[in-house]
Amino acid sequence: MATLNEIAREMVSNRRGILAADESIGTMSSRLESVGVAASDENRRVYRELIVTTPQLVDSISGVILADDTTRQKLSDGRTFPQALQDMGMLAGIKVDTGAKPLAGSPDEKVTEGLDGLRERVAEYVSLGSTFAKWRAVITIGDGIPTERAVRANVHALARYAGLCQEGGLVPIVEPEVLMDGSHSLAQCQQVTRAVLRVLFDELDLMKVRLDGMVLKPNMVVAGKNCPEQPGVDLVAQTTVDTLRDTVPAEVPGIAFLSGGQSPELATRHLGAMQNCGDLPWELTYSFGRALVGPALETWRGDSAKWADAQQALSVRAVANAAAR
Ligand code: 5MM
Repeated sequence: MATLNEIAREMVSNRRGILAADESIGTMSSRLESVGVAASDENRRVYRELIVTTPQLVDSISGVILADDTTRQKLSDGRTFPQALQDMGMLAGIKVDTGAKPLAGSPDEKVTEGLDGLRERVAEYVSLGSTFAKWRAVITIGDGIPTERAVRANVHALARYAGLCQEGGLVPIVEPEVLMDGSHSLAQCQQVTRAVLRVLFDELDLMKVRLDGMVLKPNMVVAGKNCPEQPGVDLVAQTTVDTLRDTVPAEVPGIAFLSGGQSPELATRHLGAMQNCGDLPWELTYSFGRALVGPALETWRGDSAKWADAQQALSVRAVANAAAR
């Protein structure tokens, strides 16, 4: 049986990335409705089948993060999604958080929940074929926020999640996302991202999380989407790498970025520019959701005649990101 370190290294190996297809039912429903597809269990299943059966996906994708519903659904040929992924040479992941909820005492901030019963859920997901897990914390930059209270609550939950996953045999993807929402500058995003990552790694150490058996999934360091001054690609790449060098221990096998609302092309360009920022102790790769599957969803729009075109749209993004690595 592969060790946590072997699985973590496989997740970030061979220029491949991790596809985030773990939208919660609410998020997936709005994405389907936005392209004119009714939100139903079956339409979510069909859409996810389109994504994972994209020809040659395995060449640029090492694993796919699934949500609980997809993990229990089957492809048209009767295989479960984790089984089909394994047959195609990809790892199956599972999102185990239960969502970001309002933080008591901080009306504009959230804390991610899902620790209750997690030990038992991890055991069940292992039995269903999952090999890695994901938990996303969201940090908002704004007037007087993030508060220390929100940062500490979120990193505490992330570290306890990571420890429980490792204990149960799943590699945790640890995702502290500093959101792009707002008009903050690149420098403010860097300051917050650096502070969050510092406290996160202190907490992971406290909870005895093995750094060589996890993957970090951070935001790139960018300006808020409403900031009038938008930095160029090379500045984003250098600032992101500088921030990670300051905070992420070399034992972590890989860093897989989220796209966070960047356009697919810009996220790929940032990823490519980071590979030219000197020798790095960890693999730098992608774990995009929207920046990988957005064009496929727009192309498909529920039309079975567009199935192959939609898969081609996903393929184009996946190949471009692998090439950028
Ligand atoms: C795919 O979306 C993931 C789950 O979102 P919800 O639980 O809010 O429905 C999300 O965590 C995603 O994995 C990350 O945000 C990365 O996706 P992007 O689109 O930011 O690359």
